[in-house]
Amino acid sequence: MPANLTPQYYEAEEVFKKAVTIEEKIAALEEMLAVIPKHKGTEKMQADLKKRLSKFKEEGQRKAKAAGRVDPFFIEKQGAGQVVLLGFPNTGKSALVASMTRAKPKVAEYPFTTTIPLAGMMPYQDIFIQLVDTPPITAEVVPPGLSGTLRNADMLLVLVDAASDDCLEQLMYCLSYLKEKKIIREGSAPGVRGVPPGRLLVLASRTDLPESKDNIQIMNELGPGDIELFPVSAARGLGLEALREKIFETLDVIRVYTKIPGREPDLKTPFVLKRGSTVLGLAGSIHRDLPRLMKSARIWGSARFEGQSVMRDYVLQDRDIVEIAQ
Ligand SMILES: Nc1nc2c(ncn2[C@@H]2O[C@H](COP(=O)(O)OP(=O)(O)OP(=O)(O)O)[C@@H](O)[C@H]2O)c(=O)[nH]1
Ligand SMILES: [Mg+2]
Repeated sequence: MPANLTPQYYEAEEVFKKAVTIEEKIAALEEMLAVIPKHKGTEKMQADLKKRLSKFKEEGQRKAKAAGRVDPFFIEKQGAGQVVLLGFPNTGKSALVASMTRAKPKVAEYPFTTTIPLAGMMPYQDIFIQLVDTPPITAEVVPPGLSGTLRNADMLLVLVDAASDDCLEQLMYCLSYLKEKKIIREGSAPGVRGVPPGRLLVLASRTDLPESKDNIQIMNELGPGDIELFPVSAARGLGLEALREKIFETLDVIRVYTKIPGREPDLKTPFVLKRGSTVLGLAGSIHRDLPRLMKSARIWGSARFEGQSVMRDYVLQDRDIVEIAQ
């Protein structure tokens, strides 16, 4: 069967041929895998791409280990989701992370203060969401390794300095960088990293400064129409509560509490699952063997009545309490 490869595929293949670093090669292979037409005629090619991808991933880890170094641009995920910041120098990325988490990134009035990513945990009600501060990008320089950090994220926050004359350039450049590097990616294939377009939020920062008002208007008029600007000021704490809420909503996760039959539910430590998860999915994240062993489940919260018995494909909602009997 003919493969009928598309121009996008050949383009991605060209990028792969020119790639120098392992991260670039991985990114290009991911792109090839994402755009390759998915039908019988390409099954072998898809399998081959997956094999090459995992070979490069392993090689990257092995090299880093052999060199005895930890990649500072790889931030291990923790909490209910990983949210990575992106922006030009001095847009207030570090100040925002400092004011929303207990991390202490350096905040200074000179540009390029942050040189490597730094993570902090942001409390949201009864869970924690990871925020990752990053070194800045400009039209001239992007820190090597940053694209990997961004591609791995569950959600991105682009910061533009609303008090700066070049806020519109900042906005346009960041968005085109994310698109060009394929960091933002519509519905991806398994094994391909990338952030879906709906998981991108643009923050207009430093809105306590008077010039921000006109600049926000300019960005709304001249920027891409489909982007909503979310105003914040880390210095004054403006918009931060709404931002926490927005981040939780955008991550599209639910919290589920579990209950052992005959006991009170554990309301302290929820399981965090993707929206749309079922009772079976919850069982799998409690224990590998539980999906096989579970006999019945009852729900308090979203079901018609409290303690209702439900099937294993029952779709859970945020704050449901689930009792699984085995
Ligand atoms: N007025 C005002 N100033 C702010 C705000 N947030 C940050 N700043 C100031 O802006 C400057 C830059 O802040 P940082 O948080 O270091 O900016 P950054 O984006 O991390 O900068 P780089 O690490 O260089 O990329 C500092 O002087 C901060 O005090 C804000 O909400 N309002
Ligand atoms: Mg910084």
